[in-house]
Amino acid sequence: NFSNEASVVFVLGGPASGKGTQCPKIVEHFGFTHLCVGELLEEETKSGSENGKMIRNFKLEGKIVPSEVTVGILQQAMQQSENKKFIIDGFPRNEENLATFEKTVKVEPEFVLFFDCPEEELKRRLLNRNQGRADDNPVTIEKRLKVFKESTLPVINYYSSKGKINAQRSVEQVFEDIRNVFSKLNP
Ligand code: UP5
Repeated sequence: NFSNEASVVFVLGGPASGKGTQCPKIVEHFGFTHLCVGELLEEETKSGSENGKMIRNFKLEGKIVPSEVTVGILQQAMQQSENKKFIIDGFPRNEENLATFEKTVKVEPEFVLFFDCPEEELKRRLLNRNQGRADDNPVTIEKRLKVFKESTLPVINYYSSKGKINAQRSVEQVFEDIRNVFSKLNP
């Protein structure tokens, strides 16, 4: 039974807090499969489906895509994976995301890895990234930061602070903290 076998860690933090930078290191050292939900949604926009068009608009507005759509895509990716250990990056972004995941996938997360980073640093990184992301423009950036504070932080606060990391330091220092957290997990 999938729900009994799967092990899940949610990776959360503001936009540009370093989730996508650190997740490949967790994969390399601790054998998890990285599911970046923002990227899974991006792949759907390339399919040309009706959902794809809707997702593109939500992303441009910095809004959270409806939970049934996101959880459907996420569940499919989990079921298609040979591995049963997942780091789920950028999800759940609000209470409804979390409730839909619990109801549908029926897996309790081991813990939440939270990249704690001041807003000024997030803005600086977002404006410097320059990788051609449609949502990295000043207007959408403000919206993404607002949605993070209003909808995602309450979900993060709902969990214990076991996996809270100071994400304002160097990439190497941040990974040292992450390594400490994951080393304490049961194999
Ligand atoms: N950088 C990284 N670490 C650094 C460090 N320690 N010191 C200095 N610089 C550092 O990093 C961002 C930038 O900072 C890079 O230039 C990096 O070099 C530098 P990155 O690792 O890319 O940060 P990350 O947290 O992954 O940033 P990202 O912008 O991808 O986070 P978001 O949460 O905004 O993006 P996501 O793809 O998750 O979501 C995008 C949109 O999809 C959302 O706005 C929403 O519309 C939609 N979405 C949903 O609706 N539902 C979901 O469940 C998920 C997404």
